Amino acid sequence: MVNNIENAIDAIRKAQNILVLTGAGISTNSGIPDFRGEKGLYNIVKKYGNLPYPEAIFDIEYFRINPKPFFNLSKDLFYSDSHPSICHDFLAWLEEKGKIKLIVTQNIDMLHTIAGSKNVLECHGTYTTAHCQKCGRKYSSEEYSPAIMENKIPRCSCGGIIKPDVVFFGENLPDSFYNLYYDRPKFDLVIVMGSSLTVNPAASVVMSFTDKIPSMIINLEATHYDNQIDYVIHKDLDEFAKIAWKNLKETE
Ligand code: CNA
Repeated sequence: MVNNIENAIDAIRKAQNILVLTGAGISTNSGIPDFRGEKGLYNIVKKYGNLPYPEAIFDIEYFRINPKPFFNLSKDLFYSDSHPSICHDFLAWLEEKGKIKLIVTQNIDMLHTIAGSKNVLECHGTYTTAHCQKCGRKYSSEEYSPAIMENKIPRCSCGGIIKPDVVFFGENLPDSFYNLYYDRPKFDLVIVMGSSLTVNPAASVVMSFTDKIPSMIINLEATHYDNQIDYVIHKDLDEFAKIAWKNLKETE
């Protein structure tokens, strides 16, 4: 295992087909709290409703009984005025340079796309679209989000609840995510950024790559997969991005 930042940057310099997995940690510098970090949502989630356990806020069974906490949280987090972090911008630049082939993000904040990344697989879904839970009608964010901003539950003309297309615990990930298995030979480096690697299958699928291709993680805290990863950097992502970006530009 290599902990040296220069060696990690060198691996990025040499790679041509990078797969990146991002988690909530890439967006904390954009003002969106993560789940399990020190100031994570799981410690403050009670303010959104009387939840039986923190994960219930993203649990489909609980949502069917009480959707209000989810919409309260959505208003605060995802319709706030957040901007991409330096690290989001850095990844968009690496893609523009032809190095990053795909970003798989567990995030639902749309910040990779806003930063300009094109090849983004939002494996936990998105707020961009939504569907009525009763009749299945599709809605755009512009159509359903005003209700959220007015502290209301968005409702379809049929009376059903409109649920944003984010993947809850208990729901399936998109097929395109599972197709990654077949894409594995395309990549020559897998980088994890800002994820505790505790949510499956996102973590386990991407980690299954580590015995085939070089791997790297940049995360504030240690994860239980660190001993399986070649380059392990425990550092703030924007700090890492600033150093790596400067270094890579100098040797372009
Ligand atoms: P997580 O379990 O909360 O882990 C985040 C990790 O990031 C922690 O290990 C932190 O140590 C680390 N971290 C936090 N800030 C930084 C930083 N500035 N630099 C480096 N590392 C940092 O989140 P995961 O993404 O692993 O869990 C997956 C869940 C979280 C997914 O289902 C997401 O949808 C969900 N989530 C998404 C968002 C978002 O869209 N921004 C926010 C909160 C939760």
